[in-house]
Amino acid sequence: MSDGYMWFEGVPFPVVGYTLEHLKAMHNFVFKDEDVLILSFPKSGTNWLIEILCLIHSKGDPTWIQSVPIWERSPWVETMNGYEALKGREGPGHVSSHLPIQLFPKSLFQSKTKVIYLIRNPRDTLASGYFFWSISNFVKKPESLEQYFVGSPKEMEALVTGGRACSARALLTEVAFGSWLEHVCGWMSMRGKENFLIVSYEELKQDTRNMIQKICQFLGRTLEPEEMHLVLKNSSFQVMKENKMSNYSLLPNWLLDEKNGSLMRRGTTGDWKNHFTVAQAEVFDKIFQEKMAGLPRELFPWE
Ligand code: PPS
Repeated sequence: MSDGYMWFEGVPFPVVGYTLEHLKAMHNFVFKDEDVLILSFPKSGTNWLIEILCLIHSKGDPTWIQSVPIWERSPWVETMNGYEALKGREGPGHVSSHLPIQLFPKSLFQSKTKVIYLIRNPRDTLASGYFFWSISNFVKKPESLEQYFVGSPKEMEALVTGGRACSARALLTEVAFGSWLEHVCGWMSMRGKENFLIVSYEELKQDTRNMIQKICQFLGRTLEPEEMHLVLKNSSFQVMKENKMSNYSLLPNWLLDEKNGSLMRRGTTGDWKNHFTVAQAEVFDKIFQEKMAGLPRELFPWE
């Protein structure tokens, strides 16, 4: 725990809200076929997707999203509170998780639980993570974007000069929930299964209505035009930013320093371009191409 993370099976976790005991017990959690699971690497837009799913469930009626904290509407299976809430839940419902596939409760793989895997340009998850972890007190605070990205100037230099193979540490291995590359490669092994839908933040942003329709189809739900209008309106960045049940402002200040930022930061695609140096962008491309060579390019709908 001394390095600012709690390590479990080689994966770093935040130090508040997680215990080794719960993570071990969680492995035996039993998914119901009617559950809907929202999976993502941190900072992929997970809370946006949770809000959309809650609104699809209520057919656009905002009463639920305005009265119950988002983490109670769709508990995180890996957190202490989330796991306890899910264990006591009688009927099916929404479940959220940032876990990599190798740590996931095995019951999922024998169930018909509908799984939505949300993916986002890792450059944007990196930038978003850097700003979010800088204002939070539950993981190691990054010293700089470069330190967060590759660890040290020495590492950066080695990567730029290409003097040695791309480090496995680079590209977010020692950040909360481990490596984006491993997370995505792991969960993408489920693609093609009929209970597994991949949604990208970029497509969700570009054509929200169309993607909500696709999600409804996957879930076997329909929305009348007026209900769709309400889902779109109530899950918009601006409305979510102002909803204290969804914007994380209910967290105490000692956990999240809201004076210096927010979960609802920019809500755009391509913000990484405002923060990466040319060298960082090149290093990123090199690692990405090398590590993701085995997956089709169309899975990653960003520039
Ligand atoms: S977490 O803490 O890992 O669960 O964060 P997560 O929710 O996955 O990601 C946070 C980013 O999602 C953006 N966000 C949204 N974008 C567009 N529309 C809506 N409604 C929305 N809600 C959240 C949020 O702003 C974070 O991205 P950045 O790039 O930091 O703005």
